[in-house]
Amino acid sequence: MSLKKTLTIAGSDTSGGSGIQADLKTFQEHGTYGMTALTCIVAMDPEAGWRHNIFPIDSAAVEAQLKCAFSTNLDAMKTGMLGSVEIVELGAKYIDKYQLKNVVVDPVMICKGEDEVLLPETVDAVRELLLSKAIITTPNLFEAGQLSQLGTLRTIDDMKNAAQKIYDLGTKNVVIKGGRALHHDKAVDLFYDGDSFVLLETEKLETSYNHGAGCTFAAAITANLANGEAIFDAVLHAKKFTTAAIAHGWKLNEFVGPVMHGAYNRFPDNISI
Ligand code: PXL
Repeated sequence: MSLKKTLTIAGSDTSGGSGIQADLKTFQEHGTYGMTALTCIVAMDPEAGWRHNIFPIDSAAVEAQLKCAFSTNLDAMKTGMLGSVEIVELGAKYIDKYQLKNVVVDPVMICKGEDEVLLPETVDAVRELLLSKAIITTPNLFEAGQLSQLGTLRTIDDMKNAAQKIYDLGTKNVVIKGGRALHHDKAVDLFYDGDSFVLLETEKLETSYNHGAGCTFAAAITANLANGEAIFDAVLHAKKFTTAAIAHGWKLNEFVGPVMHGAYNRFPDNISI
């Protein structure tokens, strides 16, 4: 058996639901070997309503991690919270140098419960330097509105317009996560490969314990690609994995409820899409 090697370039979520913690747990659940290049540390302050405090990692330290991880002949990687334009540039440089094809770009711009775009200049850098290197990008509704520069998206037609604009930036595929913000009675994700639009629908789960769902979805796609799945199969399988994780989301404390990353393998509910 050959173990497939996966890398995440992302921030640390101390509370364990999203960020590199979600990625590593998800990589492990898919039987891949997970590696990390840490870009920043997010610590939530329980005395300030769980405010997210971000501690950046020096870009020389980020480059040293990339040099190490990329030397191992990676099968797939993802990006999450990147923290600075310099880090986006470093990520792009290493992807180019090693000609890595299985690159999943999760364009993390906000944390759940926070409404300010984190570091707006990195959004431009991701749009201009990273999307063209991605096999797929996985924005939520808000992020898709920012990347496409269409602003607030409300309907499935809005999602289609945004998907086309994001595709035109050079990514080979796009999946926009409709989530709860979408005016629709189902949980709808929209997949686009430049040819046709596919709607992936599941029942809306009435839970607020879904912290980390976005990172988990992108990490599951990454692991599925590393394991040799074709792009659409990787997305569909990741949606099932993430739906199970949300269905078994749980309360960590009074502030946050993370998804259960290991739910799909432990409670194989019959998830239909
Ligand atoms: O869910 C977005 C996210 C991504 N990465 C890190 C985070 C968060 C939100 O808390 O902390 C490191």
